[in-house]
Amino acid sequence: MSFSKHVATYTDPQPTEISSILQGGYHHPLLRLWQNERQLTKATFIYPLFITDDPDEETVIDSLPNQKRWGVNKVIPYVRELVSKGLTSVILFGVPLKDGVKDPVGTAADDPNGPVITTIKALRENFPKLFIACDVCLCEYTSHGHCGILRDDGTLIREESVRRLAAVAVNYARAGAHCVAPSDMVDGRILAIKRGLIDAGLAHRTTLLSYSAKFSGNLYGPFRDAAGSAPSFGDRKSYQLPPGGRGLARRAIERDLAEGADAIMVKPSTFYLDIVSDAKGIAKNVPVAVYQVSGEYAMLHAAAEKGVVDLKTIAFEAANGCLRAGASLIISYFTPDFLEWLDEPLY
Ligand code: PB1
Repeated sequence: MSFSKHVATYTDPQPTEISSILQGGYHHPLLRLWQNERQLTKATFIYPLFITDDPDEETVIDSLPNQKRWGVNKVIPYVRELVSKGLTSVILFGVPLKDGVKDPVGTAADDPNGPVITTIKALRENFPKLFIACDVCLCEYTSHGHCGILRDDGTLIREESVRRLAAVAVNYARAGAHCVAPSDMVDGRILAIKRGLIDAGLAHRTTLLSYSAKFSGNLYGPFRDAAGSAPSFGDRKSYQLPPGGRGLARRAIERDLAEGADAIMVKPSTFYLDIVSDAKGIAKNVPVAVYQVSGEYAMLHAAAEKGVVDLKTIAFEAANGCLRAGASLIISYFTPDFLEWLDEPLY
């Protein structure tokens, strides 16, 4: 074909090889969906819930759009609505607000009348099919706000921290949690929790989801606002991984698998998809989860409010990025939105 009337003596650019033609593989919306190696489903998403020690609390979290702090009496009707839309799993974060509850060892973390244990029981009673995970950490319950027990010099005492974290995890499992997810990053806590679950006769019915590759950084602010869990001094850089620590992440994932993790997690998500890809390469035989953390979630909302992105489109792009990198589970504050978006026509 000649384009002589536009470009003198221009001839039709014949592809050198048949394989040069790719667009036939994605010219239709369904074809573009078929290009995904993994498809998003409602079961992909785990929804974080903030539970306080006031049973009737329902408080908007200003720094986390569309998220609230819940008391056990108010969270049940909220979860009922989400379960009716297809919610399959939650992860609980206790947020003790009563004065005097916090102490140096995080005693309140596994208070049998505290927010997490009471909510585990209420959710199990109301929603027999709902998968209940519990974050295991001390930072929401310690007076100093760090994720473990400290020496006088402010450094973590590994052995005491690990013993305390294992006790908390076992008590959550004993209360009925299907999964315990230690986010503390203390060395050796996976082995201690696994041994604790075995000794308690609970290992067969409790999934140990390790936050294996969890990086320190600037993306947890809204969560810390919501949970009142910011450290009272210093930071978490001595026990969360440095953002540049790709090798450390690989070693932590290998270690946690060897210590008995049933699933591993990378956190945060979008800025760490290379780590997700490494994680899937290492943890071929277990589920890899990723946590789209509060700062990432709030940034997408802020960008959408500024008109920089379309919220639904960018939320799908971020979630599909996590799947493309190798994750099969996503902890996300967008979960309620996806329960509705995934009911809408695919195109
Ligand atoms: O959404 C988020 O930002 C999650 C924050 C995360 C919860 N697992 C922690 C990060 C932090 O505050 O350092 C809590 C640590 N136990």
